[in-house]
Amino acid sequence: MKRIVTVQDISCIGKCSLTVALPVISACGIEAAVIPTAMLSAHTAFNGFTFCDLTDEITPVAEHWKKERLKFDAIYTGYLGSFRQMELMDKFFTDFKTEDNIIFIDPVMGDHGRLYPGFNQDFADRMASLCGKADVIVPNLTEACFMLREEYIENGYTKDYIKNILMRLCGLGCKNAVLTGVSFNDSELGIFCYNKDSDTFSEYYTEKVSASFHGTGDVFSSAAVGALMRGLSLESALKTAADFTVESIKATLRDTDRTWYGVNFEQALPYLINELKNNS
Ligand code: PXL
Repeated sequence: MKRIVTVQDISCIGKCSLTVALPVISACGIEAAVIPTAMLSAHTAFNGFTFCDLTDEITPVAEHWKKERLKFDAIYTGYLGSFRQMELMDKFFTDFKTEDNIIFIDPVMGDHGRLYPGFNQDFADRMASLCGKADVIVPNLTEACFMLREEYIENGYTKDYIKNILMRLCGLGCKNAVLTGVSFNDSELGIFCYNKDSDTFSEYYTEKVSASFHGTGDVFSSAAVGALMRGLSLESALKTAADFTVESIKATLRDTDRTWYGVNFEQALPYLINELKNNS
């Protein structure tokens, strides 16, 4: 069985980061090892959340794993909360990258043209250099624009604007850049990818659901890296993850008791498992 290590916070309530990554990766039939970077009572869209920094645990955990000669088929980082955590991830990549495994970075920092609380331009600059080490990065347009210091356009951008951003992202050093949440009309939303080695683009769109929920990026990324580890090509893994995210949003909209803070991805897990059974 393949093994992913995922490094991100655990928000005890909120259905994001590790509370999404663990169940989604497990449902993919892949072992999930974790390094929790912080523990929050709830994600940062809640008022008054508590925060316990776990940065000091990262090095001892990594050192122990080195002694145990542990290997990972994928290293997947999500929400990182400080410069020091990014430095430590840089070191972790050096220690655990092999010829056969992949580094998958979701540079979680913001959405809709704005950074989440606690992040600034310097943070985005440092994240950009971390992304240079990755095999796959999956920023949304906001995160990409901050990392490239590029003008953010909310609506009405052209394909050339997106292609230029993707090529510049690969210019940071990563092999594949994937932009999420790309839309050229009112009815579709999707992903646009660029592979540096083959110099090729690909696009995939799903129906645009008129609602925006927290944690959908984590649902997408966890499913994408899980599907990749199940042996799907990057293109198929991204399609599967995008479809699973839409199923999660639809399940949320059907639920009259839904919470405001996350999506009902749990109810879409059977869909994901079935897709992987049929496609891998
Ligand atoms: O879903 C991304 C995410 C992860 N972790 C924390 C967050 C957020 C988004 O706001 O606050 C703590």
